[in-house]
Amino acid sequence: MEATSANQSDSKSKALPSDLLSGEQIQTVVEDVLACTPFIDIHTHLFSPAFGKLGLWGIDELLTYHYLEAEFFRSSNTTPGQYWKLSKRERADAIWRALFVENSPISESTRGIVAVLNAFDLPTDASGLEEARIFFAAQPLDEHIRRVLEIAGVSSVVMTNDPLDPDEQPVWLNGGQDHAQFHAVLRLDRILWGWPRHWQQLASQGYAVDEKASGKSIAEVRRFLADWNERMRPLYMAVSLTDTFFYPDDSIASKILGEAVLPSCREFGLPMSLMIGVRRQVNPALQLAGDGVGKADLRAVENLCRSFPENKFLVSVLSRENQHELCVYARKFNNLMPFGCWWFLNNPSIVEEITRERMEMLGTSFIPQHSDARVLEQVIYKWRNTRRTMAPILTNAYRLLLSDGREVSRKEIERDVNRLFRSNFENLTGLRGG
Ligand code: RAT
Ligand code: ZN
Repeated sequence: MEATSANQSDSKSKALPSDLLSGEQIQTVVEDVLACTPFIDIHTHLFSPAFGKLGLWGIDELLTYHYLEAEFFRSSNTTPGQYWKLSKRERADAIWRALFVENSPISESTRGIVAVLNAFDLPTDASGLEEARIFFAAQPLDEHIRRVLEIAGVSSVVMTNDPLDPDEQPVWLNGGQDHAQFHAVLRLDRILWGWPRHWQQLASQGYAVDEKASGKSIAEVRRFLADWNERMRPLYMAVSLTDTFFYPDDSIASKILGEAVLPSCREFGLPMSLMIGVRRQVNPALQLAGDGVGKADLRAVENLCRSFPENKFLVSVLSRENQHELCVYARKFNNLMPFGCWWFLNNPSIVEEITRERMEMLGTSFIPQHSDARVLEQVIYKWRNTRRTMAPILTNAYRLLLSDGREVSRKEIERDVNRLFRSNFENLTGLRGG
C-alpha cells in the first residue's frame, strides 16, 4: 500500500453513533452508495429509438466497435482493405475469432464484451456468436433500453447530435425525439473546425454565410444556433478539437467560437464542452479507429476561461500529459468543469491515476466519468468498471479523512457520490430529475 493510503488499523475503535462509520465499514458503504446512485452519462454516441438505425445495439455492433477494430489488426493477418470489404456480421465473426477464441480477451475493450455477455447470461467462451445473435434479435428495443440502463445504473444518457449530419438532420426536422432517458447535445465539429467543407450546407438552408465567415456570417451562425437550440433543446454545445487547437488565433474556428458559439451559449444558458487532444486519422486505413492522441497547449483553455467568465466550460483532455494542468486550471477558474477519462484514457490504471489526482486537487468539484458508449450495451461494462475503480479511491479518501480526525457518515458519502455523478452536471445544465 502506498504511503498516502489510510490503513484500516488507523480507524477509531470507539463505539460510533449509528450513522458514523468505522474504517472497516467505509468500503462496504462506499460500494453500496456507488451501486445505488443512478449516474447521468454526460457524453455518449447513443441515440434514442426515434433515430432508427443510428442507434446501435447488439452483438455485431458491440464487436465491431472501433476500439476493438484497432486491437483486431494487431492479432490478425487480415488487412484493413480486406476487413472493410466484409459484411458487419463477417467482421464481428473475425473479431470474435481473433480476440476471443484465438487469444484471451484481457484488454479493457475485450473484457467489456465478456461482461456484457455475462450480464445477459450468454456464453462468454463460445466458439461462435449464434446464441448471442438469437438473444439480441429477440429483444424489443424499448424494453431492452430500459433494462440495459437499469443494469448499468444509469438514469439517463446524453447523446451527441450533429445538426449537419445527413442521417440525423431529418429526424430533428420531423419532430425530433422526446425519450425521457436520452438528452440532446448540439455538436459543432462540422461548423467549427469543419467550416470550409460545411458552410455551404448552412447557406443552402437559407443562412447568409460565406466561406470566410465574413460579413453577416457570424450573426447568421447565431441564428442557426438559435434555431437548433429551439429544435433540439440541448443540454450543452460541444466540439472535439485536435491537439493543435489554440484560442485565440486567426482561424475561422476561433472566430466562430468566440464571436458566435460562446455568445449563443450565454444567451441560452448552455455550457460549452471542449474535448481536446485528438490527432485525426494518423492511420486513415483504420477509418474510425485511425485517430491518435497528442498533447495540447492548455493555455487555450486558460484564455477561454479568463476571456469568457460568464461562460461555463466542460473540458476533457485526451492526453495523459495534460491532466495535471487541467486540474490546476480548474483551481484557477470556477467556470471550468473537468470531466471524464476519455477514449485512450478509459483504462482502469489511468482512470485511477487521473481520478485520484482530481480528487486531491478539486475535492468533489469535477465529473469523474462519461461512457462515450457508441453501442447501447457498452454502458453496462463501462459503468461497472467506473464503479469498480471509484470504490477504492473513495474508500481511501474517507479513511484518510478519518485518520486525520474527522468522522465519516453514509449521508456524506451519498452527498459526495451524488455530486460527482449527478449534481455537478445538473447544476451546470439545469437538468432536473434526468
Ligand atoms: O471515443 C470515441 O468513440 C471517439 O471516437 C470520439 O468519438 C470521441 O469520443 C468524440 O466524441 O469525438
Ligand atoms: Zn465521444
